Amino acid sequence: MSISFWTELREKLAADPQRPRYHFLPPANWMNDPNGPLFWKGKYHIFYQHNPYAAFHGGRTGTMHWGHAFSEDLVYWKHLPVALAPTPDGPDKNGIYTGCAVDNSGVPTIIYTGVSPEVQCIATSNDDMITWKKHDRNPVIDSPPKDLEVTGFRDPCVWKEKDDWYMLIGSGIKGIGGTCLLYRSKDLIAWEYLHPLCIGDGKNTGDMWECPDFFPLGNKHVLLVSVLRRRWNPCFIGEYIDHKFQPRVQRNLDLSGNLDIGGCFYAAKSMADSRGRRILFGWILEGRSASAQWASGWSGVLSLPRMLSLHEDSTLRMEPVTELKVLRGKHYQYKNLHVTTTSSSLLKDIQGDCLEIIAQFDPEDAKEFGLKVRCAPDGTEQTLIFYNNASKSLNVNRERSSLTPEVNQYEQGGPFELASDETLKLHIFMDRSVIEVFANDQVCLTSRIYPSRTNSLGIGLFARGGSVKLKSIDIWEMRSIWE
Ligand code: DQQ
Repeated sequence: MSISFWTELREKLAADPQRPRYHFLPPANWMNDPNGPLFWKGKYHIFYQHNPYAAFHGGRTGTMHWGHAFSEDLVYWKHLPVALAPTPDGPDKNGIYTGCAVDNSGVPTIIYTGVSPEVQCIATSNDDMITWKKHDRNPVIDSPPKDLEVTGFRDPCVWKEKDDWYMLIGSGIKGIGGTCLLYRSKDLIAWEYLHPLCIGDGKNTGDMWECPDFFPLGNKHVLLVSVLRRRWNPCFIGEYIDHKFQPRVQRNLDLSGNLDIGGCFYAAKSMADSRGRRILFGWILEGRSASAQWASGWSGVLSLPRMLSLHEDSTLRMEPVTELKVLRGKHYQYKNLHVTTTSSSLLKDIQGDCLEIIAQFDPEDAKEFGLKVRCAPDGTEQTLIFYNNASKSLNVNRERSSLTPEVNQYEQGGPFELASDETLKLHIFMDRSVIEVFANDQVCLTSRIYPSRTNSLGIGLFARGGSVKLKSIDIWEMRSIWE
C-alpha cells in the first residue's frame, strides 16, 4: 500500500465524527481483544488483537496480529510497532490469537495462541518490549489433553505462585460446559497439565470459555471469562484452594455476574499496577454493519480503564480510574431539579458528543427515569439511558439513536436493582459513538450509537409514570487524548 493510501486514510479517520477521541484505539483498521496488559518499568503496556491492513477480523486467514501501545498515566497512549505477526509456515501462520504477558525475572514474555490448530506459543523481548522473538520450541503446548473432548483451546492466562508458573487455557468440555484448563511449568516452556480449574454449567454459562483472566482481589479470587455466543462476560468470585477454584454467584448481576450488561464489551483482561490496583480493559465492539466498518477504515475501541475492587459483601465494584479527570474541560452543574412526565426537557446551554456526566437521582415514584443524550433539536435523533423501576433494570434505548439504517437499534441492558432507599449515580462517558455507563459502581453498560445529524448534541432529563428528583448533575466537556 502506498504512502498516499495511508495519508488519505489518516485524514479520513481524523475527520470521522463517529471515531472516539479519548478512548484508545489503533492508528487505523481493526482491533478486538485487549491482550497481555502489563505494568512494566513504570509504564502501562497494552497489546490488542489487530488486523493492521483492513477494518475486519479475517478469521483464521493470517490477518490477526498483536498491536501494541503504552501509557504513563492510563490516559494518553503512544503507539508502538506491531509486536507479533504470523510467521509463514509457523504454528501461528493463520493468526496470533489472544494471550497474556508476564515479567519472567526481568524478561518480558508473551504467551499466546497460534492458529490453526489452536496451540500455545511464547515470545520474549530483550529491548524493553519494542521487538519480540518467538521461541524456537514453539508451540510449547501443541494440543489439548488427550483424554478430554474440548470445544476450544485458546487464550492463555499465566501467573506465578512461589517458584512455579501456572497457566489457564480457555476451553469447554463437550456436552458439559465451559472450563479453564490448568497447567504448571518451571520455565514457561515445558508444561504439565493438572486439571480443569472449575467447570461451568453449559446451559447457564456457555459451552466454551474464551479469554480467561484469573487474579486475587481482596481476600478472594476472580475468574473472568468470555462467552462468544452471547457476547457475554461471566465473572466468578470465590475461593482458590489447592489449585481448584470454587466460584460463588454474585448478587445483583445477571446469572453468574455479567461484567457489562450492554453486549458491546467483550474479552476483558486486567493488570496489577505498582499501586496495587487491579485495572481492567475490554474490547468495545461496533454496532454498525461490517461494510460500514470496512468503509470507514477503523473498527473496535478499548474501554476506559476500570478499577476493580471487592465490596464488603464480596461483590465486584468497578470505577473509572481517577486519572481520567485530567481530560475534564469546561464544567456545568445543576442541582435539585424535579423531573416529571411533563417537565422532561433538554438542559439548556449544554451540548456535546465528548462528555463526562455524573447524575445523582432520588427515584421517587417514576416508573422509568434517566437521561437523553445526543438529541437533535427536533427530537428525530436521541438516545435514552435509564433505570426501569418496574423491571429493575438499567437500559439504553437506541430506537431513535440514528437516522442511518445500518446501525443497531435494539435496546440494551440488564438486571440492576436499587434498594428501596438507594439513590442512583449514573457515571456516563460519551465519546462520539461510544457510551460507557457505570451505575453505582456496581454495573457497567457499554453501548454504541451513530447519530447522523451534526446537531444531535443535546442533553436532557426524562421521567415516565411519575417523578424523580435529580439531586445533582455534573457535566464536563472532555479533551482528546491524541492532540
Ligand atoms: N478473539 C481471539 C481469540 C479469542 C477471541 C481471536 C475472543 O483468541 O478467543 O481474535 O474475541
